[in-house]
Amino acid sequence: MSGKGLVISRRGLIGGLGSTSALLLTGCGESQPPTYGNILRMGDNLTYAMQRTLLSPMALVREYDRSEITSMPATGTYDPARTELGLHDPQGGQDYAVLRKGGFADWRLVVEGLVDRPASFSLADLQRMQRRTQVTRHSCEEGWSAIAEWTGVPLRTVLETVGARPSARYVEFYTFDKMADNIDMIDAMHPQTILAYGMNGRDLPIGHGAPVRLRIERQIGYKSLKYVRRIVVTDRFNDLGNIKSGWAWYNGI
Ligand SMILES: Nc1nc2c(c(=O)[nH]1)N[C@H]1C(S)=C(S)[C@@H](COP(=O)(O)O)O[C@H]1N2
Ligand SMILES: [Mo]
Repeated sequence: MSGKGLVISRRGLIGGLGSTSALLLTGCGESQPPTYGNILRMGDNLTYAMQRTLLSPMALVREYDRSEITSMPATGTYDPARTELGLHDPQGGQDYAVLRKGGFADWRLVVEGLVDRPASFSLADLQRMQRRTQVTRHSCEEGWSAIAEWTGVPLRTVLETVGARPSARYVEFYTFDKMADNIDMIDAMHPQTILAYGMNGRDLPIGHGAPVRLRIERQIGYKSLKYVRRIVVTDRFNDLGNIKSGWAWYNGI
């Protein structure tokens, strides 16, 4: 598609959005589509608008049989306590080392922002909540993919527990390494978006994000943040890293 084609398509798409997407894309200033106004980032707007227009908001990705599980490498940060790699947040790495030593008994997931009942949940708290197990394919931007089984609590359940307000538009995730990211409410409420504490029938291994990682199945691998420690519900779009570092904010698969 030529650059010109992109402009026209984008206008056409945004002009023609249905009610759900229109809700997401209306507003002003930073509430515009995430990369509004930056022609170099038009791919984000296109995939976002396309997927939000063409796919049912709650369409499920394919789930596999347990027999189809493959091996999966631990990539990116595979141990937040190993600060020498330079990828890490030194303070987060130290905090992580202490919590890991205690078997994550003192780990808490803080959930705050536009919620009626800010809370912090222990691993046991999350494990007592509604549970979902899904065997899905993880696709990394580097070209590999792997199938694994994930068990966790739907993010939606957590958001309902804390009373996310109707004005909420994005959910932000902060981790023990330097990674942070945000997703919109459609992905946040999607049935396959879970906070996973189990993998292939066992506790989530350190390398794969213990004690809790996000699984967001309708987007590329880097959106599924590992080592989650804090969740913030917000009505603002903040660039928490992907856009400034050149990655697509929305990368649907
Ligand atoms: N906190 C954190 N989350 C992360 C990463 C990371 O480095 N740190 N890497 C991302 C990328 S690029 C991929 S492909 C997957 C890898 O998950 P895995 O290590 O379980 O294979 O985690 C994603 N989530
Ligand atoms: Mo990745």
